[in-house]
Amino acid sequence: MRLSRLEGLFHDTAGLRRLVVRDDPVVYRVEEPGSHERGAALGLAETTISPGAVAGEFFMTRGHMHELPRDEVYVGLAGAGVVLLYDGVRTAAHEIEPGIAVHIPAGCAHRTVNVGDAPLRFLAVYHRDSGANYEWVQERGMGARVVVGDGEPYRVVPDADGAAG
Ligand code: PAN
Ligand code: ZN
Repeated sequence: MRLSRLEGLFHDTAGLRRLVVRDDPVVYRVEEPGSHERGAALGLAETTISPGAVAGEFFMTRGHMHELPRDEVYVGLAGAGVVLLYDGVRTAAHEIEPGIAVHIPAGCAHRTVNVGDAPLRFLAVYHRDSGANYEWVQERGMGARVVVGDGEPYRVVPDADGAAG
């Protein structure tokens, strides 16, 4: 997923466009090992998010709400990240790192953010019939943004203006 396809999700659209003009970096990739096993109810997806930021807002996934009420589990493999969960009212932030599992309850939109200076890799175990609604997050945002910290590794700040900056 190149940065140009994430326009409207980062707070600073002008800052995003400056980076896109320079080299339109790959923000993240998703690989799905064995996701087409016949009859499997569970799928596996491995996401790798590059280190980086747009005007101080860390690189992140688009984020989505499952179409069906399906939960999901993420397991950290490498790097340091934050998983944002948003039910439309409240936002929760969970740290993810190697060996740490994060449970995503049904009915929570989810987005992962790389807060480190190395690639963040994690495995997702999901119900294959979950579906993904990206418009839900585009319209509402995640209720919070994860930005470069002031003396801390990162800060989670309330997002007053929703998805578009
Ligand atoms: C994950 C995500 C993956 C990429 O496999 O799909 O991290 O994020 P976006 O789909 O929001 O671009 C997952 O949550 N699957 O359900
Ligand atoms: Zn999901």
